[in-house]
Amino acid sequence: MTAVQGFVRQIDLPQIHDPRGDLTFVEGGKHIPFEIRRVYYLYNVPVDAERGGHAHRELEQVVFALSGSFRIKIDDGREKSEYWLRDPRKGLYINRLVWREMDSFSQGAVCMVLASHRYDEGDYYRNYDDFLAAIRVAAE
Ligand code: T46
Repeated sequence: MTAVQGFVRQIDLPQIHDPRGDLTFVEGGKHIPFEIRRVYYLYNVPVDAERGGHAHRELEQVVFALSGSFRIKIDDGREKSEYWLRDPRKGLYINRLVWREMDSFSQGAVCMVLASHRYDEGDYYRNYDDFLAAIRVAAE
């Protein structure tokens, strides 16, 4: 994954390398560009599963592959891009109003997400046309 601009960007975390094993940490107010109000993780994901398929009105998130790998397809309503997460030190920041789809999970992959808000189903655009309409309004 390379550094990107705009609606998504790479977040690099520190690594303490040690013969006993590596250690990476996240400090609120330092590494993540929002106050962390929720942490959740995806695991036991079948290799042929597709997750995501939505955008958020307000939510910002940083997504990490703590173990294994997976693909995130990003659509800001104008351009599409895709990123492979496979390094637990490198997260993908995803801003609000960004459509995301996740697939190609490796066996045993663990996806951890740091989120700016607590869970609220009302924050989701789960319909792509509704998302595009919101993008148009935001651009006015
Ligand atoms: C995102 C990707 C990366 C909760 O009750 N609390 C939570 O914090 C979350 C995230 C989900 N849920 C419930 C809502 C659904 O009934 O868990 C169920 C599955 O949620 P969803 O279909 O949204 O899961 P994903 O993996 O498609 O999407 C999730 C996040 O919802 C989303 O914000 O960006 O992971």
